[in-house]
Amino acid sequence: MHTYIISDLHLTPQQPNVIEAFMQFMAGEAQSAEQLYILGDLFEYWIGDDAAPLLGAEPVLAQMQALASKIPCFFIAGNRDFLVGPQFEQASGFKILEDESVIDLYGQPTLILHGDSLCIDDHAHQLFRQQIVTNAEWREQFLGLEIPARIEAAKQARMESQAHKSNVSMEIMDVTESAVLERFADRNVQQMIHGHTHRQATHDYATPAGDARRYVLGDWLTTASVLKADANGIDITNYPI
Ligand SMILES: [Mn+2]
Repeated sequence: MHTYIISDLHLTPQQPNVIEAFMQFMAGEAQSAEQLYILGDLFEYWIGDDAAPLLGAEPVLAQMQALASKIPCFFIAGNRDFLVGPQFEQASGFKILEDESVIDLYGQPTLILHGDSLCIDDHAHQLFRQQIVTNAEWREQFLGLEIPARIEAAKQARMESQAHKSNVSMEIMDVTESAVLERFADRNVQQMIHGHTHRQATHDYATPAGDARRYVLGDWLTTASVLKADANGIDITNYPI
């Protein structure tokens, strides 16, 4: 048995080929897994669960539901889709987990997260996280607006302008290594899996508690980055899109 973990698909109607690749993955390969985790930025942007039809997300949610009715599926929100909520959970069948959750991955305690909380040198992004992403008051106020007003407000919050940048040109700062080492220690784990930076890699660390490893998922732009974990270990494979 195995587990799949993916992130950073950035689904948008502007890139139907990526949506199609996700639909095929969910209807095919994913069915062989015992569980699936999506670690954020599944959607290019999300301005509230009630706006899903506007984004053309309903077929995607239905496909997610079809898999979630068979195997446990989990979702950690990214900095693009942090406004997912209870209606998203219900429509997709995915259970939303807190960012930075520790799971047992085949006997190995593993920290799973979107990854942007590790990019502490990106001060502009950390300010965005503090004032918007993790701000319950902002969230309540924003979601209380009518959808057209949300689109307008999103523009002002620079969400939309960020969302409309292409994945290729988008510069994302990398994680700060001291933040990574802190997490290994604070969360008492030797294994971490995240996305966000789109810099697919496996990084090894020597920590006071022993060897540790950080897996970084890639995006779904020209290839689909899929992490497969089983009792023998972890591999990240890229499938053509
Ligand atoms: Mn991200």
